[in-house]
Amino acid sequence: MPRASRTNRLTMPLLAASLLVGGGLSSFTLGQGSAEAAAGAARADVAAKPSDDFNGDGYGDLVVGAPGGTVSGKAEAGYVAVTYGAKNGLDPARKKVISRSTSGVPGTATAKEFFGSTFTKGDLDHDGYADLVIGVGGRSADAGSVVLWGSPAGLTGGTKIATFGRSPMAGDFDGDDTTDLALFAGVPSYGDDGAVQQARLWKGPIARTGTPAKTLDFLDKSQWDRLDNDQHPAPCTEQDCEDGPRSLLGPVVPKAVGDLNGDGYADIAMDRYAGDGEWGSGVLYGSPTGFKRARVPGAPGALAIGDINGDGYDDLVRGDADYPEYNSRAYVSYGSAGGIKEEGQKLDQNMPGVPGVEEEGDLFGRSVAVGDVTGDGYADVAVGAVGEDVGTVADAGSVVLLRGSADGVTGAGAQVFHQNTAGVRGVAEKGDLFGADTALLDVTGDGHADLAASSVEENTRAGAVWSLRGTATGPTATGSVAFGPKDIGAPNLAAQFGSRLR
Ligand SMILES: [Ca+2]
Ligand SMILES: [Ca+2]
Ligand SMILES: [Ca+2]
Ligand SMILES: [Ca+2]
Repeated sequence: MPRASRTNRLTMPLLAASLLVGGGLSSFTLGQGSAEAAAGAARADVAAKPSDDFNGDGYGDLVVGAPGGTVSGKAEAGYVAVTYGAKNGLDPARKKVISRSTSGVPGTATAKEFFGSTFTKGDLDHDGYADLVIGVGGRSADAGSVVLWGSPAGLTGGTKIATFGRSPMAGDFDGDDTTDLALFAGVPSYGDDGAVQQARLWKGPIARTGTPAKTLDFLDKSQWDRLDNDQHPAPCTEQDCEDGPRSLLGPVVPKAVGDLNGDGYADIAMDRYAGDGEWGSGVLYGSPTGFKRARVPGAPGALAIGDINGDGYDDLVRGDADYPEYNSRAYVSYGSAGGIKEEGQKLDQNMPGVPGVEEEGDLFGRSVAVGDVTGDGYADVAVGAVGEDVGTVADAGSVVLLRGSADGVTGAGAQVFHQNTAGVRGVAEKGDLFGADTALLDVTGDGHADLAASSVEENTRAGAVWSLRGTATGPTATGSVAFGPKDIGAPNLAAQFGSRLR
C-alpha cells in the first residue's frame, strides 16, 4: 500500500490547521477578504486545496496568464490576473491584475518578456495562505521570477527571485511538510546539445525577503556521475559538482507537480531536451537529498497530474496535440510505488461514450487538466481539443470531460463543452480554438472541482476565460461565467488572456 497519510498531506492539508498557522487571522484588516476568511474558517464544508487558495477563505482562486498583454506601452510584456473564488463562483469584480508595472512588484515592464507565461502556486512562507510565483516566457537567462504573498485580503507585495524566471515549480519535494521551490533559469538556445540550464532547489519555508531555509542539492548524489556522452548528460559542470549539482545539461521545461510514486515527496513532470532538436518527457522524483531523474515514454506536450484511479498514487496525463505524428491524443501514465508505469492508457474520441469524431487536426490534447469534478474520489480529466469543429464551424474548439474510475479513465459519462453549448456564453466562431488551456480547481468550495477553459484567439487574440461549475454529475454550463481582459480592466490588445490557467 502507498503511504496514504503522506500522500494526503500533499493533496489535502487541513484547512483549519492552515488558517491557524502564523497569526494571519489575528492581523487582518477590515474588508471583504477578511470577512470571507472568517466565514471560511467557520464552515468545515468549504475547503479548496490550500495551494489554490491565496486569501484563505476555502475557495480556490483562478490564475490566468496573459503573456501577450501590452503593459506600460511595452508589447508582449505580459501580466497575470487572479480571480478569487466564492460560493457563487468567480466574479470578474473580485480580481487582481499583476504585471511588472503593478505597485510593489519588482522589475519594469519589458517588451517580449511574456511575464505570466509560467507560474506556480504554493504556501512558500508557511503562513496558511497560498503564494504565487510568476515566471516569464522569454529565453533571457536573467529575467527572474516574482513572488506575490497570500493574505486574508488576497495577494500582496512582491519579492524578486533573481535569474530563475523560467517555469518555477512549488511543492514539498523533500517531504517535511513545508513547500519548497524548484527554480529553473532560461536557456538562450536549444540548438546546442551541451546547453546548460541553471537550476536551484530551495527548501521551504521561504522568507518574504526571498530567502530559503536552505539551498539543497538539485540532484541526488546518485545522479552526479552520469556520462557526458549519454543522452542523460552529466548533471553538473566541474565547478558545480564541488558543492552539488546546480545545473542541468540538456534543458527541461517543468510543467506539473504531484506524487507519482506515492512516497510523500512531490515530483515534477516535464518536457526534456534530448539533443539534436528532439524533445521527450521526463520526471524529477523528489527526495530529501535532491531530485532523481527518469526518462518516461512519450513526446512533449501538455502535462497534468492527479490520482485518476484512486489508488493513492498520482497519475500523469500528457497531451500530444502539438505533434501531428501522434495524431492528437492524450495518454495517461499511471503512478505506482516504482514510479510511473511504462504501459499507459490512450485517450481519444474513439473511446466508447466520448462525444465527437476523431479527425485530423482536432488537436485533442492541446491542453489537459486533472481534478475531481464529481467528488467520488477519482480525479477526472479535462482535455482541450482546440481544432474540433463545432457543427460546420471549423476549429471553434471544444473541451471534453472524461471521468476517472477505479479502472482508470472511462468514456462513460463523458461530456463535451463549447461556445454553442446551451448556457455557455459566446458563439462558436471559426478559429476560436476554445480549450487552449484548461484547469480543474474548486472555486466554489463545495468539494467539486470546477472547469475553467480559455480561448486565446477570442476577440482578435485578446483571449477569454470560461468557468463552469462542477457537480456530482460533472461540469454544468448552468450559471457559467466568462470574462476577458476588458471585463477586469486589464490590457486587451492581443493579450492572449488564458494562455495558461491554474
Ligand atoms: Ca480563495
Ligand atoms: Ca503564504
Ligand atoms: Ca514522489
Ligand atoms: Ca493513481
